[in-house]
Amino acid sequence: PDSMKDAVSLDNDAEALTKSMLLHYQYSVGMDPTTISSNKRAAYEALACAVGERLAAKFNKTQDHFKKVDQKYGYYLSAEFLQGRALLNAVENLELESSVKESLAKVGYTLEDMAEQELDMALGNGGLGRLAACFLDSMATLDLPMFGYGIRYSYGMFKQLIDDGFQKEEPDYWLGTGNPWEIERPSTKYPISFGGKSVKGVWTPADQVYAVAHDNPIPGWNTDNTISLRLWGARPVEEFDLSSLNSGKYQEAFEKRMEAETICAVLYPDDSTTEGKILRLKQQYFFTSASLQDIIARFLEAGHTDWDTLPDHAAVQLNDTHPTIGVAELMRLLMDDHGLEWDQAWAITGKVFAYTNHTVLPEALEKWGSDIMEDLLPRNFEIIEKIDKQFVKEMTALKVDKKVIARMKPIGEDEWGKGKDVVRMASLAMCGAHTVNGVAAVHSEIIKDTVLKDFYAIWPEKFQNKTNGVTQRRWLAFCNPELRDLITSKLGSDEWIGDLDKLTGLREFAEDPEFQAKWREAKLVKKQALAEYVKETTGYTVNPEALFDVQVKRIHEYKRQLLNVMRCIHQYSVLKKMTPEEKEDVVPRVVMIGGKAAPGYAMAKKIIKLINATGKLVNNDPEIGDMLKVIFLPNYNVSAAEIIIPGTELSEQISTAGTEASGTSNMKFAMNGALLVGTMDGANIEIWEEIGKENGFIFGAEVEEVDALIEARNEFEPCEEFQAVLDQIEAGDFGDVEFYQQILDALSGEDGAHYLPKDFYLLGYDFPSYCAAQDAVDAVYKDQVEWTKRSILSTAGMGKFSTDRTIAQYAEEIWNVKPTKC
Ligand code: DL6
Repeated sequence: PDSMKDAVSLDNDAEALTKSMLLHYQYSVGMDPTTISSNKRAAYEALACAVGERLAAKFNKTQDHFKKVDQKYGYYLSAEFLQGRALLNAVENLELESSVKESLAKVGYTLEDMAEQELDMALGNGGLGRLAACFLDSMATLDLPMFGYGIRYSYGMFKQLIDDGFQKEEPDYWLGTGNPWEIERPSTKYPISFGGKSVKGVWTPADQVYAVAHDNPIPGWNTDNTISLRLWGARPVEEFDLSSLNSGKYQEAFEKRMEAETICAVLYPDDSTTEGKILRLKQQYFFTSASLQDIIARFLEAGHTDWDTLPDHAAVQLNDTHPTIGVAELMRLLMDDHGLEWDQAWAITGKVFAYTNHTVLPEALEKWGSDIMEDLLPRNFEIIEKIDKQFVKEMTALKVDKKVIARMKPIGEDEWGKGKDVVRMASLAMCGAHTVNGVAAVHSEIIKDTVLKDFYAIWPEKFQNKTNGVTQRRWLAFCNPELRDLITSKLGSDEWIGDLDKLTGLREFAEDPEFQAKWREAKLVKKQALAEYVKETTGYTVNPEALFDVQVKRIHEYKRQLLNVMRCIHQYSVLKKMTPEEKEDVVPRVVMIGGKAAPGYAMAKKIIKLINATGKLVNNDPEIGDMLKVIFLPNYNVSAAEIIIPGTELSEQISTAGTEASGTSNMKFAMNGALLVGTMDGANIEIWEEIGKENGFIFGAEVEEVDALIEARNEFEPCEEFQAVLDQIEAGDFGDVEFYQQILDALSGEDGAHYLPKDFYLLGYDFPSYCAAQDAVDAVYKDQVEWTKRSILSTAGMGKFSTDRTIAQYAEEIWNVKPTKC
């Protein structure tokens, strides 16, 4: 190793880095060195290798250290990790920025040129997956011995194209150009079985694949600790069937390979068909089983022999219901592979797992048809049946009402199915986990009253709250260097990047005119960048002096992008009626909405079309000019967010109270100085506790009122303005009325016209207070001194919303995992 050290210098100076980059350009990427200045993609790959080997060195050191100290590990099992790009994050965490810039300048590139070459690692749908990515960043930064475990999907979140205002989906083959950041470990592989039969606990599977480890190093800030996001790829156990090949049956010969590859092909396959459901359950079992086998292998490799100590060496967090099959799988591994008896295995399992709930939407609590489970995982199903029986016995002994037991038990009748039995994954998690947590204070209370109410009644001690956070590294320091430098210069150090509570130091400067001027300058730079991005992606020109108002997140009825666009339509009518004098007084505003609709979610797709149609009408009306622009930002993803969020002044967090578990874009926006217009929902409530309610714009029904308002829906008359917007849609101002009928039915049709009760998300009720809140926004925006003060106070109050705080709480209060620095 010492002579190797001499051979390859992993120093951070520009000279060493340039050397690494040029060597990789020739020998890893395989290019003629004279072409580097004219081949951006190849140069990026060489740079990634040069940065990657520095990461690998720290990663090796960390893993070696973890093995030596043999402390308890924490494992985060998640079907989704929405990582985004790796380059800038690695460069910044390794403190390589100036060397990289210098090296690149020598070959005629900027760091941005290189960053743009990288495709987003979009292995997640939205909040839940991005949270997992932020968590990894904090786990590494806090020196926690941890692993993230997930699936190496070949195709990530689909690419969204907007064609004539409609969403079109395109596959995202992110691995098509290779992934220079991962380390494939062909020898770290585990067999994963499917199908066949289980007779008296002996499983004879029909199929088997291998799960092969791919490590994606995750660096920490201000530490050498570098952990792994270990993603499992599927390989066939036998490469191909030679006899079929020899007899010319090529398809048959490669069938097994294709079957294996299909498991990891796509993030969230459409599960509206039985085949889709089976594939998704296959994915969940595949990565969960591989991860648990890996955890056990690590335990044994460290020389441990007393199985009862497994919970002292491994804490496993189940990110939502997706990996909860793990409860049955750990039982299976302990009993069938390692010879433990049921009682001992059950006692161990119950101390290993904890479960996070991320949603109150009952349809998101997964249920698998018992038939599907039994066919695909017969041995696991047998175990679940026994857990079910054991649960019923325990509850009966506690004298729980029979009907209550029936709706709680892991196997039961599907309330939406026709008497079909299902396996309820949240129930399995509740039985097998020692702790369950919600993701914001209000959400953690709501689950006790709703989706997990029955469990709260019997196991109140299992319930905790862990309010979400975001990493301030990616979401402030790295994506907004202008604001970072300003904050650092004012606070006198960049310690806040590792200790976000330090931002409170900005409070005393909130009204300082000089600081305010610099704050506005920094914001303007980012607004200009966002304006350019809007031009590039939509063709619309927007005025960077206008108020930039943004709502970016998945499109969903409960998130109420529809409320936002309906107010835009209303505002358009107001502007059209104004006198020239009145127009003088208008605060010009650019409303930007971005997000993807699930391919099968028709209503969400119609909302996207309505936003685009509104934009078309408003943005091309010469009478309106800069007073209002309505923009749909296509293909919202992590990289886009890194441009959009720093340039935003007003963040829309307008879900119906009680529906958004937490939200995390609310945190990213506020960290970057955006003011928040929103409801008392999710983490908004806690954000206002920290920054002061007076600094935001709160509107709408509160959680306690919602049920009664929905109940009284048929007596409710919406205001004239709301009705006028519906009339405009019905009049065809935005195109084909028939196309929008579902929206009209949802808001004003009789019960039964839509799959939810009439105006279930209370748009009509909240509309007047939402419009009033927006008027208040305009009034404050006119007073830039007041606005800037609130903006500074927003950033200053965001200390609590660092994932460093969230993860420290998980580590201490759920996992009992302690930091150890390599
Ligand atoms: O906890 C992360 C994130 C929350 O911030 C959002 O409020 C919540 O909607 C989201 N939940 C999901 C649920 N998916 N499933 N199942 O993404 O989690």
